[in-house]
Amino acid sequence: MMAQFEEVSVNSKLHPKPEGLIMQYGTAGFRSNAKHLDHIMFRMGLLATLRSKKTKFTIGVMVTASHNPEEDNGVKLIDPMGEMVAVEWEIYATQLANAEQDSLLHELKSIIEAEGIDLTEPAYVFVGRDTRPSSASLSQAVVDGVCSLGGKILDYGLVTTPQLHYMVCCCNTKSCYGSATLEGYYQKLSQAFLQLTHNVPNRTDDQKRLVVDGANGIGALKMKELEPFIRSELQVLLSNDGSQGKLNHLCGADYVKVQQKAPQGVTLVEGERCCSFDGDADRIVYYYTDSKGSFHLLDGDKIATLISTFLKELLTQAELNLQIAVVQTAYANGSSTRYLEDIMKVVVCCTKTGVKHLHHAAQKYDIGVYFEANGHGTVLFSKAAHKQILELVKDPNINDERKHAAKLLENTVNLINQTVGDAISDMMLIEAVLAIRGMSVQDWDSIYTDLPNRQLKVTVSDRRVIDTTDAERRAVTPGGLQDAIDALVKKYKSARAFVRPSGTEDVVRVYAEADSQESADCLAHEVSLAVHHLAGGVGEKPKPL
Ligand code: G16
Repeated sequence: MMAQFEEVSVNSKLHPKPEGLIMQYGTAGFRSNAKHLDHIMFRMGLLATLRSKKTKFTIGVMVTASHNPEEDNGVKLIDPMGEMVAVEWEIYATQLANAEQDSLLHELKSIIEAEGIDLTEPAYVFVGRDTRPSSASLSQAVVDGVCSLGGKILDYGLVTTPQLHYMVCCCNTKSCYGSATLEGYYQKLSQAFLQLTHNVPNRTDDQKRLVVDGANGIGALKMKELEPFIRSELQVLLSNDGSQGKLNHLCGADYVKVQQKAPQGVTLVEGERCCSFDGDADRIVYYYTDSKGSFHLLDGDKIATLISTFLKELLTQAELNLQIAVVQTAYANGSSTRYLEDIMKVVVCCTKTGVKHLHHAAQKYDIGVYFEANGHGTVLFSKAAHKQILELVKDPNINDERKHAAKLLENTVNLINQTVGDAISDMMLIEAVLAIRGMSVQDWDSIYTDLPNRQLKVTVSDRRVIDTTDAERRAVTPGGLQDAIDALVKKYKSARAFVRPSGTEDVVRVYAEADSQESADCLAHEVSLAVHHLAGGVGEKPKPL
């Protein structure tokens, strides 16, 4: 034991913490400019090892800053079933990250004591990384941390974030969820996809074609690996494949969602389906252009609606009495919520931003469909729901229609990466649903019409001055800000607006929607001015759009 602490002490000096640097485990782990992160990575290696010793399961550590610019990096910890690390351990992560060099051992020992960790237990940690130039050395720092505490490493190298979540879950379920290899991942998902699509009659080559923007990141690399498995049913035209452009620069899911325009490198052809991944391929959005050249975005809300409608129909056909709920955040377009509640009659609930919050809410239902508007989401099937579906598939006494629906449900379960939002798995599911239901991207888009909306960012000196409540829909501090927002919202029809501090970038996010784009833009701008004025804005006042 003493020898391990000695090793941590010696090795931590090779990954020194810049004095005074304070960081917080945010919406999805630590994020910042890569040059500030070496000590964080080493320490997250230590923490993952402790988490593994405590849970007696393999833990994952993913080195990525997802949608952030290429110069940034970050780290996300993955719990045994492939979910985000437990919130109580986020607090330890922050404590460990911020301990000055000479108090690191003290901080480590206090976590060991608080959690009653037996250091003689073995520990296993899976590590993965995205394609950022800084990721290789930062993931080596994670490895150093794990090894310092005597943990064993399996380094998957370049993988998408959801692939690493999948591997962790496969390993800890003793391969019940699948085999913990990339080959196993592609096999499982592609077989389910082919089962779902290969009997769909009369699909033309046009219908099988999909333009994929890989954001110049890991998603593009992994699409190339997947493509041979699904070629017969999906023709992927890959752009922003990383051969030239910069990661996330003028491309990727976040750019397309926020800018509401096509990424660089993708030329829109009328009616052609296109989609964009983000930098670590855990988000996806779709889009197309119509005959008038107008751009149409199909975001996480539209994806949730498509998938939940499909599942609800299958449940009716299969005569299975399972409850579906859709989990959203404050960013969900008001039209989507109204459609889901009033027309689809499904339960809708709203949580704070961050997949961990949506994931936990979705676990409460037989089938929980969760998507953030930014395209991050998946579907969770409870154990009981899964069992009912499998039993129905095997039931010899049911008619063909029920059997067919049960089979489709079984393959849908297999196609979905239930551990976390996964752009590759979501893409195949969306493609399968569109094919089975004979829908074009326009048909999908016309399920409901989005309220025009706008997202902006405001830089303030300390974004923590903004505190929110009611699933981030209302600001509690600074005083007067919510009253100002309420007064502004009243000026516009069908309007709504909120502000919240980002957990991944040093900005305050502003969201507004209204009955016209002009009104949504004006409202977003006016709310930005209120934030700038009341929450310590830095630099010039936000300009009108
Ligand atoms: C992460 C989280 C998402 C969240 C997004 C933006 O995404 O996983 O749940 O919506 O950050 O968060 P914020 O508004 O707090 O900056 P990603 O894809 O960047 O990992």
